[in-house]
Amino acid sequence: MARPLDTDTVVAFKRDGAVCLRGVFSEWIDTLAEGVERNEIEPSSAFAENVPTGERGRFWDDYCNWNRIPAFERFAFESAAAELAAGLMQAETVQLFHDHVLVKEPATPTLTPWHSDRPYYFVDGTQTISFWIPLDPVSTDTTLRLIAGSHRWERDVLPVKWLAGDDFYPNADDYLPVPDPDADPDQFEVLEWALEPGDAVAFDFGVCHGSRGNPGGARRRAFSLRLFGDDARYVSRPGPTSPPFPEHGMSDGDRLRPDWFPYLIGGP
Ligand SMILES: O=C(O)CCC(=O)C(=O)O
Repeated sequence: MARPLDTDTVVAFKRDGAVCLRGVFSEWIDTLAEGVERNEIEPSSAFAENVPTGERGRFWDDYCNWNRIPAFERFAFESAAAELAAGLMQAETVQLFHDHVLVKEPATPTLTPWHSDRPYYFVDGTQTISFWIPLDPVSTDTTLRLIAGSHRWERDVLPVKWLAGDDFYPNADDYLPVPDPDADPDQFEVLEWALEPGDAVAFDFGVCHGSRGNPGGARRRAFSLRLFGDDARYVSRPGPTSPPFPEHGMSDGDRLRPDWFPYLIGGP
């Protein structure tokens, strides 16, 4: 049973597209860490290494593993995530989109580029949420960074490949250029919280976010769970989505198929 959300948190999620939730997943950290360990030993075909050739460190990620890694499945179905998501999105129903593991090993200066997840995903709707859950303490130097209010910008940020940096959809002019908030601090409000294991950042799929590297001596393991609510519908994108979900068989405007994206709360 999740702690009730206060009104200020729900209002801030709608306004800023991101909020920090303290201690909401404390009892799940060991389970998630076990899942990450298994994920590393048994990677999926989506497993990726994100450190450019010749640079130091290791930054790996993998996604869509909940139906083969029981720790991730248990977290999705049994933790307070779905209930918190319903409260923050103000939704009656909550569907599971996917899980995502992102690990920066010690001495990894590679940053995560500023990006918004929305244009990579085939989901359209106002009720979307990711929980970014660090399994190790993170300082403001290693935490997730998010641009307040960017989910309400009139266009999405141009999606680019993390490693190569090139864009992969036609008509780059349909998107905003990738911002650089550090070069222009007066124009952007960056939200960045030091976090302990058990804390989480909840953010809208439309929020522009990224992170610095992990140059220190400790691992930075993060687990993200991505969910959506009542008004989410399938939308085709002008090129390959990430995750791709091949052969999904959905058309524009369809509800996301529940056999692949199960309801965690409510449903038909
Ligand atoms: O962990 C990171 O560095 C980035 C996380 C991220 O982009 C996400 O969870 O959507």
